[in-house]
Amino acid sequence: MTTKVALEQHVAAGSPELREVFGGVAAAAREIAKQIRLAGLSDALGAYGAVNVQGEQQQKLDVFANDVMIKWLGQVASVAACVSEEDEAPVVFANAGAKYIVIFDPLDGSSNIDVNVNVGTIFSVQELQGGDLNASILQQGTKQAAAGYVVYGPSTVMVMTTGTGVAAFTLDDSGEFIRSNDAMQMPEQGPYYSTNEANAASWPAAYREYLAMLLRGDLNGKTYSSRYIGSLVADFHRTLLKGGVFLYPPTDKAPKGKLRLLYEANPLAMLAEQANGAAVNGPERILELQPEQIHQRTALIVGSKREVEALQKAVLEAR
Ligand code: FDP
Repeated sequence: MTTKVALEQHVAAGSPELREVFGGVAAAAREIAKQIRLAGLSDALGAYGAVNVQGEQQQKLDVFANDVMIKWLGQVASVAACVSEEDEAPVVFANAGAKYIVIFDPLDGSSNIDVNVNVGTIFSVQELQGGDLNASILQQGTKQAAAGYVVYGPSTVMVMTTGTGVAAFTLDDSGEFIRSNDAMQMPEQGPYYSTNEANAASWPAAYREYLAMLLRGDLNGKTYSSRYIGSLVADFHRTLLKGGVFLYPPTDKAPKGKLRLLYEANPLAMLAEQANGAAVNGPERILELQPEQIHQRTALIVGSKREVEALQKAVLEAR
């Protein structure tokens, strides 16, 4: 029989402070998972009635998940501040000597909340640099101390990295995250592309040509099938396990891309690279982008190396 390894034990091999951070995220995820599981019975579904800093309608569960993340992380001595998709400015805690900032999207996939389809929490952990909060938040993704997400689906699963590979933990009935995969590897190439094809007419031409190439089977003789859930966490999770490519290119409506660099693209790019995959914004590696604003948007192409490298080459050649 294999020995059970809990999330906190797994992280303890790294640093005690990071273990505390993961303990805080796990406590929040447990509470969010429970609320989502019983949402239909507790008046937790539907719109909250306010608009967030992104100009998006907040759902009740967005607000709940945000409050829960801040509540738990504020109790972690090593967390100096949180940055959330739902809040315009960082939330700073009075934790003297704290080393980390946790940057997160508390509940990703808003359009799927009310229809019982997978949603998730995405997080990135940055180290505080000499007490300068703003500069510490706006660090390149290469500097992340850790990253991960929780997908609330048929199982609740946390996928995480502290920079030495990617592991997954499944929430058991007693409320513990138990390791269910200790070395996740993205296949070199996969069977799926994942994108909102309804936007294709407003993508730059290189993206349309790339998609046509996948459909024709011009990339290593393989033709692709399509999968799109519309929750980034869920689409990424499938791409990590099965391989292939997720694309959210620039569109006329979102010329800089729709997804957020700090709390969506950076953590997923770190996970992808740690699992032998890749992530770009088209021409450049996501993890090397220099953030300028907390809520900055980016195009995101993430997945297996072959597909992502082929897209990057197509975009660079089109310039
Ligand atoms: P949503 O707008 O539902 O919150 O982060 C935003 C996000 O979802 C991602 O989860 C998802 O990948 C993407 O946007 C879906 O956008 P489209 O509806 O434009 O396809």
